[in-house]
Amino acid sequence: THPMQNNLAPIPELYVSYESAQKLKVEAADLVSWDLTPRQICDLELLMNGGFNPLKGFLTEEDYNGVVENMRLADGALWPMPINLDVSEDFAASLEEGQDIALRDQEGVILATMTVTDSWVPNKAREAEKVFGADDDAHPAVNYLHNQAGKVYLGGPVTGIQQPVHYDFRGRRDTPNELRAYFRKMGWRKVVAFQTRNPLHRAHQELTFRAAKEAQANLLIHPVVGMTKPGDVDHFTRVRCYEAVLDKYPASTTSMSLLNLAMRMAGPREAVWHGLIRANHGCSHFIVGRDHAGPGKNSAGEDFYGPYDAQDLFRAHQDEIGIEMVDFKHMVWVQERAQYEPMDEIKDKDDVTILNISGTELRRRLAEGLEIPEWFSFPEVVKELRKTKPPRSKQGFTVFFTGFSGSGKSTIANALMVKLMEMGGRPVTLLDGDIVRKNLSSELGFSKEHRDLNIRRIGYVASEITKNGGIAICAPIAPYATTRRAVREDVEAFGAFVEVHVATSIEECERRDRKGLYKLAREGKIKEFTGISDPYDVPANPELSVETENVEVDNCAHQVILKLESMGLISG
Ligand code: PPS
Repeated sequence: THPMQNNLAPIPELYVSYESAQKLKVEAADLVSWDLTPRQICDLELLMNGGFNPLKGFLTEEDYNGVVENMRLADGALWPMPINLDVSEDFAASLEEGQDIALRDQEGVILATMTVTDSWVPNKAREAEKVFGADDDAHPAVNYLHNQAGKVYLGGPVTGIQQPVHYDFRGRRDTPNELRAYFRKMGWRKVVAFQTRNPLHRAHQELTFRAAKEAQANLLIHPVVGMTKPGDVDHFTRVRCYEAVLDKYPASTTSMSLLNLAMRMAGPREAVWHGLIRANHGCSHFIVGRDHAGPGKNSAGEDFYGPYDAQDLFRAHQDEIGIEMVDFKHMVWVQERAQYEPMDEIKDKDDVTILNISGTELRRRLAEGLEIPEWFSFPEVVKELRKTKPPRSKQGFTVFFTGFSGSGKSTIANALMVKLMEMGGRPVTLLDGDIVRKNLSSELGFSKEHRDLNIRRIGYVASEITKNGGIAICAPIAPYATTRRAVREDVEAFGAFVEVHVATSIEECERRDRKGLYKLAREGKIKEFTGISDPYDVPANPELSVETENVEVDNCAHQVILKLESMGLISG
C-alpha cells in the first residue's frame, strides 16, 4: 500500500524550547567542544530538524554496524547511510564514556550538545565496500572517508540548541516541519519531490512537469545546497538558475526549497536515503532517475553502479521508505516535432531526429564559449552559467609541477612564467618550493605531516589565485598523491588544474646534485630526503609528463604552453 496522500503531522525535532536553549547554551560553554567540519554541520542540521528522522543523534556503534551491513538500525528501522561524528584520535582519547560535549560551528557558535555514549575506530575499508560498493578512492565519499574523515567515530544523542546560520537564500530554506506546514496551508496532499545537484535545463523542466501530472501531484524542486560532488556548479549560481526555471511552470503548482544535505554520491543507498529525507519533508512521491546520485567512474574507468540499481533498491524498500517512486523518463528533443518526448515512447525513432546534449558536452561548450541551443536550455539559465563559467581562456588556472629535488621544476616553472607574462592577459604568480618555504612555511620541516601542510597551503593560495582569474604556477616536490589530489579538488572548484610531472629520474637528479643535498642525504646528514630516504608517489595521471634529460628547458616550458593551448586555457 503506497501513500496516495502525505501525512502532514509535525515530525519530531531534536531542538529544546527557546528558554531551555538559552540556558543550555550558557552551560555548554563549559563543556569540551568539537569544532564541526562543513560536512558535519550539514549532517547536524538535518539531524536536528528531523530531516534524518528517526535518528536521534550520531549513530552508535551498534546502529552503525547494522547500517553498514544491512541498511538497518539496531531496532530494525531502515537507514542506509552512516551518520557519524568523525574526530581525531587525540580528541576521542580525551573523552570519557557518557561525557557531554558542545558542538560548535566554524565561528565557534554552539549549535548543539551531544552525550558521547560510543567511541570506536571503524573499519573504513569495510564501510567503503558495503556502503559505497568498493574501497576505491576514485569514489568521492570513499576518498573523503580515508583522506578527510577522522580516525575515530563518536556516537550518541544530540540536543539541539539552534539551527546553523545561513546568510544566503534564507527565505528559500525550509525545515521538514516548515514544508509540512506549507503543504498543509496550500492543501497540497500529494507532492512529488525532485532531487538535484545540477542546473535545470528544459529536459528536466519537462520531466518534472510530466512526473507531477502523472502522479496528479504538486511539484517540489528540492535541490541540494549543502555539499555535492566536487566540481559541481556552485549552489549560488544554481539557485539563480532554478529561480529562472520556476517561472516556467504553471503558476502555483510548483515550489522550490533548498536542502542543506551533504551528499555522499552513494547511488542506490543514496536514493533510499534521499527518499527517507523527502518523506520526512512531507512529500508523497519522489523522482529517481537513471544513475541517481552516481559518483562517476571508478579507478578502472567503469561505473560504480548499474544505471538502474538505484531504482531497483528503491523499489524493493518503497513501502518502508513511505514515499512512492516516480521513475525518470529519459527526455529527448524531437526536432521535427519541436518538443521533448520520453525516449521509450517514441515509436518512429528511425524517421525523426533525436537530439540531446550530455553534461560533458555542455561543460565543453561552456568552457569553449560555444553555442548552446534554445531547445536545450532556457536563455536565463545559460546566461547565469556563462557568467560563472566564462570560457576557459578567460578563467584562472593552476599549473602544478611535481618531481624530485633538482629535477628541474623551478627552472621550467620560471621559464613558463616568463612566457605567460610575455603573452599577457592574466597575472601570474610563481609559488616555487623555496619561495613558499621562505614566505609561507618557514616553520615547517620535511615530515609527512609538515610536507602535507606545506602543500595544502600552496594549494589554498593557488585556488584563491585561480578563483580570482589569475595563473598560479606551483613547483614543490609534493611527494604524496593524496595530497596532490586534495589540492586538485581545491583548485578545480574554480578553474583548471594542470599537473606536470617533471619526470627526471632519481639517478639523474643525484648525478646533477645542483645543491649538494643528495650527497648530504647519502651521508645521512639530511634525513627524510625524497627519493633517498623518503617516499615519492609517481603521478598516475598527470596532464603532462616532461623528460628533462637531453631536453632544453625552453623546450620543456614550450611543451607546457602547448598543453595549455590544447586545453583551451590560452589562445594560440
Ligand atoms: S615538499 O615535500 O613538497 O613539501 O618539499 P618542498 O617544499 O618542495 O621543498 C623541497 C626543497 O627543500 C629542500 N630540502 C628537501 N627536499 C626533500 N627532502 C628533504 N628532506 C629536504 N630537506 C631540504 C630541497 O632543496 C628541495 O628543493 P627543490 O627546489 O625541490 O630542489
